[in-house]
Amino acid sequence: MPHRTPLPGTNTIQIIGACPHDCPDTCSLLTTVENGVAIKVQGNPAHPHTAGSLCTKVSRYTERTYHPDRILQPMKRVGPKGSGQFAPVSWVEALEDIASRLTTIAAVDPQAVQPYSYAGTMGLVQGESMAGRFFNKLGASLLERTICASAGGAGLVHTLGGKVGTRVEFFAESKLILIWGSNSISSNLHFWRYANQAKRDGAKLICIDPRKSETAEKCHEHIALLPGTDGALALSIMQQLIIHDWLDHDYLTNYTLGWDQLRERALQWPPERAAAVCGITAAQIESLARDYGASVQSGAPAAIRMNYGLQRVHGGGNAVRLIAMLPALIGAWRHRAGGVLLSASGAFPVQRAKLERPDLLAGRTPRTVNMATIGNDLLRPASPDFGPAIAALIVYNSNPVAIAPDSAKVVAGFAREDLFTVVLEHFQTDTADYADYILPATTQLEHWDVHSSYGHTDALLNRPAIAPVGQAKPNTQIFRELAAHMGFTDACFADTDEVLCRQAYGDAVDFDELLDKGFVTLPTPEAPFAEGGFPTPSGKCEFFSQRLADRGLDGLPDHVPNYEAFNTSTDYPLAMISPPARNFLNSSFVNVQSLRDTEGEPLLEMHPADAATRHIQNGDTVRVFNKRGEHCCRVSLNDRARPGVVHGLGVWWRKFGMDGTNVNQLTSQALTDLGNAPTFYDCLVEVQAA
Ligand SMILES: Nc1nc2c(c(=O)[nH]1)N[C@H]1C(S)=C(S)[C@@H](COP(=O)(O)OP(=O)(O)OC[C@H]3O[C@@H](n4cnc5c(=O)[nH]c(N)nc54)[C@H](O)[C@@H]3O)O[C@H]1N2
Ligand SMILES: Nc1nc2c(c(=O)[nH]1)N[C@H]1C(S)=C(S)[C@@H](COP(=O)(O)OP(=O)(O)OC[C@H]3O[C@@H](n4cnc5c(=O)[nH]c(N)nc54)[C@H](O)[C@@H]3O)O[C@H]1N2
Ligand SMILES: [Mo]
Repeated sequence: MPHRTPLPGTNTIQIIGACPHDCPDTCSLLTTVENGVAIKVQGNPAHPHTAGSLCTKVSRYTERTYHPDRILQPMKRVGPKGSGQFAPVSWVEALEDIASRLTTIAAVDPQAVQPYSYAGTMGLVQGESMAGRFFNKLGASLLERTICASAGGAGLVHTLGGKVGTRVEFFAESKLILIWGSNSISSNLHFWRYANQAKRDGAKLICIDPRKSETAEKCHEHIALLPGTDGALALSIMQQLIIHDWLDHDYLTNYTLGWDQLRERALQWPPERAAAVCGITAAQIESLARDYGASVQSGAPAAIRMNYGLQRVHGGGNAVRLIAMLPALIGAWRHRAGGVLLSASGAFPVQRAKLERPDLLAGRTPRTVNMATIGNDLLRPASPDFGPAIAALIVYNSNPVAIAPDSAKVVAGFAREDLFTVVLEHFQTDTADYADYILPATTQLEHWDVHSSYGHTDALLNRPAIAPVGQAKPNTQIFRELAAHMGFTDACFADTDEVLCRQAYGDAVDFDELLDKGFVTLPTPEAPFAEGGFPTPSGKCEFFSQRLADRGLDGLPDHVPNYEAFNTSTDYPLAMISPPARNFLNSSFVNVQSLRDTEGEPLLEMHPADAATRHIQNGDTVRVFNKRGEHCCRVSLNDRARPGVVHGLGVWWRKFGMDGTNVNQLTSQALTDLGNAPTFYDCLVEVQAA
């Protein structure tokens, strides 16, 4: 069988899996196992998007799996809360005690139990399947999973109708690619392969990003706008397309809704106005619009690769709406290599209700807590408005103490003596330090799963390559056993992981093909909106959204300035963004020595001119601070930063920081215009030599 290939004359087999990480690429993995030990993880050459290559991080997967610091048995807190002191206990002892604590809390109000999870694994099974069933049966609070993508997601849904777009492979045929708010080389490497192919075939690549990233360096042009000003830029591109009549009138008439209103609004954004907001020149905007509009005359396809980097600001939802509209103005959707891609995840027929079983709520409607405001919510007392104070927190697939905004509040919440916290983890993360119990979870090499992707349209299967390391158990198994200890006897708690894998797509994906090849390409149209057919209520690309208007919001998109806009504070004059460090995946891999060695230490990138006025030298230790807190790190003076903007590359574990903090000490809990998402990159700071 191809998925389990013995290599001739050896004790070695190769198993096909899937990369579990929160990344658009969702690679197909090939793990080589010798005598039961995984010795190598490679990209699967048979999977077209992976094309046999992996990023540096995941090619070090065995180093992470067999890491000497892995949690290999259940651990119970023995020191003061947050001290990180634990002693091993048996599974039975841990599960009995946890079940008894949860039962006591739930007897008063099950909503006092709060799950907290995100995409530590993107697996549909090790994510919210058995866990969802467990919390639904209990009647626990729900979690609004907003930490990453919900502003942009809402922007897409209210414009194109769903998380759908240009197929990634067709970017290879584009003649103009705008890489907008994405450091593709670092965070979407397998898209970069297609963009590079287009570049070799004569395409022009333009990067729109405050930071001169690895990707910006490799593009023909780089437009270093101020954070959170993308909406203004998009409106001004529209203004130029209109006044020069670089428009596809036929497309606008037949396949869009609200063009007259949008036209009026865009005409208010001449390049001079937008340039002042964006901190760039009017000539840059005119040139960008000319390149984009040229596609109308030449017929050469123009495509936009947005990524979530641009929507972590107050106006993130509106900015994504505006950018997602651009292809309709020039009729770029007519080509399979034209249009826009932010997320492809809407293409996947995931059977969430089958996996999570909301019917187990049995008519109860628990409150919903937003993961972006966990700092505030852990500190909220009981009230008629909120309901019970959070009394128990079950964390899996996430490291909130490191990754959630406004760390001072988050840490104060986790440090509450009366909060009972259980963390399912591979490692003793910053979050695990605050646990009452740490339960050892398996890694991707040790369990079954099924995956979707947000960067391509292939479904993937992950087979376990090795037996669980130590006493680790899959998340599913931990929740299965916890359910048994709670006395939950519904038949669905007995479903095995292989059964759950089959349930994830039901009949919509051929499971035998998945078992056989490890991936299945979904049948999606080559040029999805060549002739309209948007999955919106109107069937058109919705410039005007009645659904937003019905919620009392502006049905038409606009530039929404940052809460903490550049030039609005003399105390905190610098805008800080905190995009991913290349060798980490959010806060995962920070503890893998070889990768941490490459990243060095937490760094603040700063423009030499901003440093000069503050008497800061390259390599100095600096205090980065604002009204929420202070974070000390080393400064790197280089031309990656534009004047006025600093970059705190993330997301380090706090305990590796020189003062035990990371950049989220500075970020705020304010939410975006659409989607209730955090605003990590909407953050003013001041910097001093420490
Ligand atoms: N190596 C690596 N890969 C990753 C991740 C990682 O941590 N490391 N994270 C993964 C995750 S969780 C996600 S969500 C995805 C996408 O993750 P994203 O967070 O979108 O990451 P990037 O693609 O690096 O895009 C961020 C880029 O947006 C830029 N940016 C910041 N603010 C603005 C702005 O206001 N406007 C514009 N135009 N640009 C801005 C940043 O400078 C940066 O270069 O990547 C995934 N891939
Ligand atoms: N300042 C700043 N903050 C950010 C961002 C930023 O750009 N700047 N990016 C934001 C974004 S885009 C995102 S998506 C979030 C990400 O935040 P998280 O979703 O919390 O992601 P990670 O930090 O990678 O932590 C995931 C944890 O899950 C664990 N894990 C992995 N697989 C499994 C498993 O199978 N079982 C169990 N039990 N655990 C597992 C890993 O060991 C890891 O500790 O961070 C956000 N925070
Ligand atoms: Mo993310």
